[in-house]
Amino acid sequence: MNAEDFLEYLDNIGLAAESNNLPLTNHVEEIEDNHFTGKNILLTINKILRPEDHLFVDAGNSGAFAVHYLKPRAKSMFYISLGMGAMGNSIGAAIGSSLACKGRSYVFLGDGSFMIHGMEIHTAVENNLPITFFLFNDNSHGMCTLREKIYNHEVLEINNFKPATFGNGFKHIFQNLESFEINSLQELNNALAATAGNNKVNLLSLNISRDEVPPFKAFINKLNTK
Ligand SMILES: Cc1ncc(C[n+]2csc(CCOP(=O)(O)OP(=O)(O)O)c2C)c(N)n1
Ligand SMILES: [Mg+2]
Repeated sequence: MNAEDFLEYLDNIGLAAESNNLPLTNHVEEIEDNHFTGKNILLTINKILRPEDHLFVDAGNSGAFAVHYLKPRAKSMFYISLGMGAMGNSIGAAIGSSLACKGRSYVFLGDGSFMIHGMEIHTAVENNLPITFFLFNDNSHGMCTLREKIYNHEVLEINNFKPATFGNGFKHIFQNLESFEINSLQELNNALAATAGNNKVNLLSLNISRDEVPPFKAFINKLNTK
């Protein structure tokens, strides 16, 4: 689908940037503590979302956190691949959409997914696209490690990676991109303030624990029946 067809498609389903008068989502859950958790990260990000922004969610624990806790505004596009669910699909989807639409695109994806298609970020940089990548870096295929832990009661370590620092790395790769290493809610708030309205590609590496259980019903049910 080319950009014009895509815009027409968005218009037809009532999602074009300049159309529709749907009410905004008002309810934003309050953060109860200062812990750097998936939940608190999403609740923090909720505060900056605007109706003209678009949200792209990838596979894994980070995807589960995003689906559960994100509060998109009414006009936002909320994209998640529920077909194949191939890791990394959110990157190309956001880039394509951002070429056609107004507003900022936000991508929510894990480090494993970023490892697969991450260098597509080059296209975003070349086209000066206003995309923010929230890279949930638990140095792991977190969902797979947790699955082993919950169902097999042992972790073989095959899904855990050696540490990577994406924020520092991308600072040196592309000059026209803002990137950050983020280890606390305070650092996240600082980065969101620093990048607000900058019209650039932003990459925020959110360095989280791989032990936090995401809101996956199957995981939670299994843990509760132990
Ligand atoms: C191409 C592809 N291979 C394998 C999978 C199965 N899978 C789903 S989530 C996941 C791990 C994702 O790791 P990451 O992106 O780091 O997210 P995390 O669970 O750590 O938040 C895997 C291997 C998939 N969805 N797509
Ligand atoms: Mg991961």
